[in-house]
Amino acid sequence: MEPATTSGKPIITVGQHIQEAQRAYPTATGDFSWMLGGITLATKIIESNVRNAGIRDVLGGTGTSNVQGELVQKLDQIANDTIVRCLGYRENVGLMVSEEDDEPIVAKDVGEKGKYIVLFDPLDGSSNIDVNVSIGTIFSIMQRRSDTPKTDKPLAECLQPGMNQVAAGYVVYGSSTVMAYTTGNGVHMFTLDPSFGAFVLTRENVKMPVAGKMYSVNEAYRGTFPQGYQRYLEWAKTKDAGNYSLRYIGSLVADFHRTLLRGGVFLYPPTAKAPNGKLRLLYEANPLAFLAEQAGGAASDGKQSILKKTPDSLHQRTPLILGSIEEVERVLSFLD
Ligand code: AHM
Ligand code: MG
Repeated sequence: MEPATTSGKPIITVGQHIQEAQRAYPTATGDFSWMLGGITLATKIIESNVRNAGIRDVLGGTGTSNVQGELVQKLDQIANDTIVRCLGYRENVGLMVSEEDDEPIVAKDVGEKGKYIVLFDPLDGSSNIDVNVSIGTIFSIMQRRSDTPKTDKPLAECLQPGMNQVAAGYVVYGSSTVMAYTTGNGVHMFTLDPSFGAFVLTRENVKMPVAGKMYSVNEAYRGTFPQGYQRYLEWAKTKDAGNYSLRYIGSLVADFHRTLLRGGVFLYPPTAKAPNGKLRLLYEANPLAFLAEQAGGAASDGKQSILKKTPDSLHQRTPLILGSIEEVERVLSFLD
């Protein structure tokens, strides 16, 4: 494809795209695009750190663990601080929830302002940071609720089902840097042009293939998966199934990006080590489930749709089956 900037087609940045979409809503105030502007700024700063990781002293661990007992990498910390600094002062961001922080960060008190909650995994795929494999940032946006008892705030305000998301997206720092977002009106993709620092529209209204012969799972844990998942994985290797391939990067955001474009299914089932699955509902499964459904795909925890789950804790984990609608349904048909 010719570069967007030389093809003669209109050049549309992510900021322009969001503003354009908002024009369809006469009551829109524009504060939403202001907030998304904070996210794009943060991800450009993170991408600059990722691209220069070997040169700047940002590789390796910080020597500390996060609330989930995982070792924090220096780049995890930089990404987290960057997002908080870029969003914290935007008056419409009330609460921020990060994989790296125990509790929600209260940026603004309840009131007219600060009506949005931004939930994020600042740098997904930490184990790939030091070895030059694709990693990413995932975000989800909800509105603060007015119906929670005062004493429970702000935690209760964050524990909303994924179907309440008003926007979600990710940035994958891969062979190029790509942002995908949805506000419930399709999925749109932008590529960062590093020469002038803008995300330029490269794919509008992305549709996930309805099927795809690729499954993505850490098969090393297969012996500890529930029987149904094991039966599916056995079936996928049979003649009947016909030539499935296995692709597993170990960065959810990158595995999802491929699945969105090529089709297939991503699985992270319950395991002996992680009986409720490993991935987090609020800032990993929910935003990707929203994007998947907006692109015609599906997301389930094996029993119900991811977007219908009401969380009971901030860092709740969930099993995840995510991808092309027919492939997700096929996996579910093997489960008890
Ligand atoms: P992270 O957010 O700390 O990087 O952990 C989540 C990652 C996902 O990106 C990926 O799908 C999964 O963990 C890989 O886990 P495993 O190494 O168990 O296969
Ligand atoms: Mg993650």
